[in-house]
Amino acid sequence: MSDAAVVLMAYGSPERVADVPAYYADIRGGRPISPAHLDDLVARYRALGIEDANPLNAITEATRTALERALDLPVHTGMKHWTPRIAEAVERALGGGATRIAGLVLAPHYSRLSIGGYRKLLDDAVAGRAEVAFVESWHDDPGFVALLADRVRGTDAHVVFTAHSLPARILEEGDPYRDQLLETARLVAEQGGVEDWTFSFQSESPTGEPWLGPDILDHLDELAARGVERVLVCPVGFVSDHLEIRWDIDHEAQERAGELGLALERIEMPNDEPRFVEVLAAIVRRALDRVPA
Ligand code: FEC
Repeated sequence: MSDAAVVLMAYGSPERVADVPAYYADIRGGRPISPAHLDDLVARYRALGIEDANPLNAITEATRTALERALDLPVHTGMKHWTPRIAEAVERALGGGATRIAGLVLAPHYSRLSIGGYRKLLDDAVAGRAEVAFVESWHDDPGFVALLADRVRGTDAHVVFTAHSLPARILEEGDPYRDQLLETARLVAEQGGVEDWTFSFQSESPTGEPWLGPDILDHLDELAARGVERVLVCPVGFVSDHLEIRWDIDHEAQERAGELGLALERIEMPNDEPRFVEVLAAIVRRALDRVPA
């Protein structure tokens, strides 16, 4: 039995198309959903072939088992918007005898709207029953930066770093999200020896308020107008092959690039590759050092 355990958190993804309405309702948190937006979301999952099984959930599970091996500690996955829930992961950790829990989100950049939400779910579930070492952000982790830098080094394309957009009001609240994203992009470009790069947001939701921009689709228009011919997309705000990568980049952005006569490629996502798992393991070890046994 180990005194420490890890709760590895992610956004969550429906296991099958039939789960999409309940999943979307969870994301909306009780706010109304337009039938057209729901139909559109179902169509996107269906287009990716997620009928009865979801490869993203298999990637998260593979990452969990690899991290467990690397750390020799129990690792439990907890999802923000689907099962297994963060609270279930916490109960498993406590049931296994953990008195210290490292909380790590598979998203490197802090925003109150994103990581802040994971933290609240974790803290509420633990409710003082264990010490929590929560990782707020790992956007400038040297291993993570080096991994991405290796993927853009030597390209002759214009590199576009991307991340999930968020409502623009976060900037008035002094949220560090955009600054952390730009810092990752700068560090990766610097280490990868890339001089020709820009940053854009992606995956904005139709919530009726302004979101952070520029959106990648508009940005591709600008790049084409500027005479750019080849683009390499490096999504620094994500780490695996989920809907926002496989639809928003591989389908939507690819389609827009085609219309503009731009050649668009994207880097391979880290997913469960051993080098990335080592990066995660090192982050967890440092977090647990803050709450000694
Ligand atoms: O592959 C999958 O099944 C899941 C892909 C997925 C990831 C993801 C990551 C982030 N989101 C963030 C913020 C928001 C905000 C809203 C929002 C809405 C959606 C919808 C889907 C969705 N997100 Fe997402 N997000 C993923 C999927 N996201 C599906 C709902 C339909 C749609 O808009 O397309 C708006 C909520 C609202 O309506 O009020 C805000 C942020 C991240 C990156 C950090 C993280 O991974 O947690 C930030 C992956």
